[in-house]
Amino acid sequence: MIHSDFPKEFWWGAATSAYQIEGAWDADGKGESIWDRFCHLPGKVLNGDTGQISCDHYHHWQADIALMKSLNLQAYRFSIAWPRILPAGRGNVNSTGLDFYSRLVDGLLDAGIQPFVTLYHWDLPQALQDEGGWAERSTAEAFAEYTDVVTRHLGDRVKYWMTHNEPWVAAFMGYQMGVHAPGLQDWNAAIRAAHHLLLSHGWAVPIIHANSPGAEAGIVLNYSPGEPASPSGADYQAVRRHDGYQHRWFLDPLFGRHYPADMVAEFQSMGVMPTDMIHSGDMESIAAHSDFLGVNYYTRTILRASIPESENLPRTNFYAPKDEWAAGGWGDIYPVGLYNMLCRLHFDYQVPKLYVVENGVSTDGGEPVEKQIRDTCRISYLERHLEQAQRAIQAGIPLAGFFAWSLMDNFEWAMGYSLHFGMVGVDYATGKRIPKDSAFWYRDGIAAWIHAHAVSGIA
Ligand code: IFM
Repeated sequence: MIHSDFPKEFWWGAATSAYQIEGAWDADGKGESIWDRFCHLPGKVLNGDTGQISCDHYHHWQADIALMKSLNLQAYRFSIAWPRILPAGRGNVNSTGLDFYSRLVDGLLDAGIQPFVTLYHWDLPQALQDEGGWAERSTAEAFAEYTDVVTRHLGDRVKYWMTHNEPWVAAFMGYQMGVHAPGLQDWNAAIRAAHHLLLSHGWAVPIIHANSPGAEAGIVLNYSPGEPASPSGADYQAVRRHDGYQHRWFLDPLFGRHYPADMVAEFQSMGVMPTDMIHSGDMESIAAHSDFLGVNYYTRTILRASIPESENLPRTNFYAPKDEWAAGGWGDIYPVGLYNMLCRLHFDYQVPKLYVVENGVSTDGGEPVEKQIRDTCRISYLERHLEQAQRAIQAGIPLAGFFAWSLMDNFEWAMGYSLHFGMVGVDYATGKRIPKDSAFWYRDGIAAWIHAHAVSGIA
């Protein structure tokens, strides 16, 4: 199996996030988050779904750890719900919330599973949003306080920390497109939000290093490499813009290159570039030395600028056939894009270490939750992406782990429960977990890797 071709020093895991699986939205002193609020805005989430109960992981965490152990997982990536820890975003600490994650971490370690913890996966305390949310610098300050509280409490046991998950999504889908919480459509606020997310990452890294000696800290970005639909200059230009907007706007400042000049010029020409957001020292803070970069990869993006009919240019890029598409508009399946992206990150930005912390495929919610869930498409998807990850390692890329998205079906944001990304199915009526064929395939692959490398521990 493909897993055995990976090196001995490698983390095999699966990932989730708090709002998507925990439920218990107001239990034990938890404060309201922007997603608790957003889900109740009419028309924002498909079928009016919410994460109020979801997989109810908050109450099933012990069984979920046993499930992970049975699947041979060596690592588990999860996120902490900020409003469980600081219900008002800052100030009063809710010790019951901290205890929940403390027990979870201990349970994972007892099971021989390494926790990889994300501090922010989009569930901002609503109290901070009421003050403007990420568009305000004070939210970055509150994030530093939250990071300090969490890492003081868990830093003795957690050795892998991720500050933010996909800040592009949090900033632009939340503040510019309005399709994620908080649901704004304001370019200026989105650019400010992106800056404050990056700044808070930069401030958090030294706090993590101080409170969690020897731990690794990094940020997770989403990548969807662009390709021109045709050889026209306009399509190449569209690719460049997509890359600037989605990737370079984050990568360049993180690696000490400031914001990309072409995008600054574009935002200025649109009249949306904030003039007062960058304070002295901000860019140095953002470029704080991180130990790794987290990679979330699902698909590529083919860019087609509007080209006059008269140009009649040949098309060079075609979408894959229908059965090569992920459900829910998630794009065509394009494994080599992962290889290309990993190489680019290492060679263009000299990233010292990389983890793929999300990779997976959506199927539509039509599949029945029954004894055997035959998700062959997911096995094929993961296998083909692992082949590319392995190629990257052979090319010298320092890739040190792979996390499938997701451990289990869960609340897929604006798409509610209509999409299934899990290797484990969930019967939402009963809470029952049903491992799919992909979960058994992943389990057996890890077992083969353990065997090949004589890794001690699980299995
Ligand atoms: O479910 C999300 C996750 O929260 C962030 N990355 C993409 C996944 C699939 O949409």
